[in-house]
Amino acid sequence: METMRYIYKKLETQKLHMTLLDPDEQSPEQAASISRQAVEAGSDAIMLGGSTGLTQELVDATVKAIKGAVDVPIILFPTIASAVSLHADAIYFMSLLNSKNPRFLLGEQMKAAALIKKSGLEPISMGYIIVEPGMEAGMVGEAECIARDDVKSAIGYSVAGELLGMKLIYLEAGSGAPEPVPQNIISGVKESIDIPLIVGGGIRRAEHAEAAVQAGADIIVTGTVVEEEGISQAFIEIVKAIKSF
Ligand code: 1GP
Repeated sequence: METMRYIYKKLETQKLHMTLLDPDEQSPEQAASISRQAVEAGSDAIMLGGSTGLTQELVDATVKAIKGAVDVPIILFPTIASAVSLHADAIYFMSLLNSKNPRFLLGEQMKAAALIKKSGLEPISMGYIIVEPGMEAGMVGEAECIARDDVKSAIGYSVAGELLGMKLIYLEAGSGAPEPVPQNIISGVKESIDIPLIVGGGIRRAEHAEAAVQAGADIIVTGTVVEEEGISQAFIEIVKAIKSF
């Protein structure tokens, strides 16, 4: 099944969790083992991304190893155009809507677009919006981070993304953020758009995930909690909290 159809279908009955792995942080075999445990805990997809220095070979090897271990979609979450693995199921074809640098709005995308179109890799058009503190993603992406009380700008960018035809909106506080995206930003955006809303960054405990879903998140992404602890009790409880809605 196409990844976007899989996402829409699951969203009819439940909220989703996606596990973010950085191919640079473990061997492909370890990534496969973590993915297997994550899916056993209820995670709905594996996202691959993170570091800026990823090689094609490493991303390819990691995708192949994970593919051999799990049945859920593997989605590339690229920071640069050079690490696109054609063995994945889909790629977030994303634009960092609040970047000051056109490179992150359309510059990197134009370099990879023709190849992706030909490849058969499913592109999932996504509007990526970084909220304070933004962490490394905010700095590298030269984002004009949304202030934590600026619901209006978050809505403006999200609705703009929807009207430009994007299939998903992703509110990002930044990997390892001390606090996740505030609830009023999530609820303001959710009330204003008719496409699924992804929320990530700083979600380390079940109550964070619960607060985000309560506010309107459809899909929760966690990376750091796995990177630091593997598939721990905290991870299991995060997924459980999401699935209780
Ligand atoms: C980063 O939103 C993701 O792009 C995940 O963030 O690493 O804080 O879970 P964490």
